[in-house]
Amino acid sequence: MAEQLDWKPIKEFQEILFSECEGIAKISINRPQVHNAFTPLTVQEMIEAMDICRNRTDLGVIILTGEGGKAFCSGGDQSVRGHGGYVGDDTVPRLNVLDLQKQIRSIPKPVIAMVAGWAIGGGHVLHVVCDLTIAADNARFGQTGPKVGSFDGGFGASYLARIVGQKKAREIWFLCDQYDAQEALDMGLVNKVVPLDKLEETTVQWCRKILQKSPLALRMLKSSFNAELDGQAGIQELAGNATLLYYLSEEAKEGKNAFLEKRQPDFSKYPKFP
Ligand code: S0N
Repeated sequence: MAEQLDWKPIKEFQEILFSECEGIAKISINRPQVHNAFTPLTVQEMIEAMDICRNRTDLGVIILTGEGGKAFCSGGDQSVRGHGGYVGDDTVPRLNVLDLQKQIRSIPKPVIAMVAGWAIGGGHVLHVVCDLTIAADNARFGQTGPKVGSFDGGFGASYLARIVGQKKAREIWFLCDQYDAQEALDMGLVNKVVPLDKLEETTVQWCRKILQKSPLALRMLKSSFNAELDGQAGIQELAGNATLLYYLSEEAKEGKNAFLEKRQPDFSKYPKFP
């Protein structure tokens, strides 16, 4: 029998559900009537939820998913696509999903895409930028950009190519075909495929394994994987983590203490490692 998990709401939103259980946060797009297509508000709410996940020291891993079992996300909601972006109540056109992509990439905690059904267009890019993807056997993946008059030349192209290779990434974008879960597994686009009724259970098992690991080691690894690909921003992230670790050392504290005590710092006792 499937394990019953006690998800507790963290905050009420209009277009997403945001809950937690055992140090795991779950952000779920709640627009199943449009296969979880996102509006500027959906994205704004996901950004706020991610920010809460970043700042809550008791949350160690984040699941990104969609409600309903038929779709993870079908990309930007075409009914609110205007001139220059997607338009919300304030009538301003936005491409704010790009901010969310950067946030998923830089949050120093693993983010797992839990994909049932469609992961299409901008929804496909969202799973691509997650650290790991666990797919249900009903999952279907693909890009639609050139068919519907859009494209994502950022992570959606270059990082996808890093994952599946240049030829395959170009095929995915140029043909706009759809790929089933097994094909996605075969091309390294997802980490695991499970029956739909085991999707959440398996994802939570992976989260539990991750939560048993050293959070600082995970943080360093995530920023190390990113650094190679993300240029100056990637180096900044990795270097920021080096600073965090240095701040934890007695050597760094000696510098601060000496300043506050109005004396010269004495770094002589700290080893000059080979
Ligand atoms: C997913 C598909 C293949 C599923 O087909 P199926 O099972 O036949 O279902 P449908 O009957 O088509 O869908 C059910 C209902 O859901 C609505 N719907 C589905 N997807 C969307 C959508 N994306 N927007 C609005 N509505 C959607 C259907 O209309 C239907 O409603 P009813 O029942 O009322 O008719 C199929 O649905 C499909 O192909 N969907 C469209 C996929 C797509 O093209 N998505 C957009 C792709 N482009 C992007 O995501 C752009 C990303 C982007 O905007 C971007 C890019 C770069 C930089 C920034 C950005 C940015 O957004 O910020």
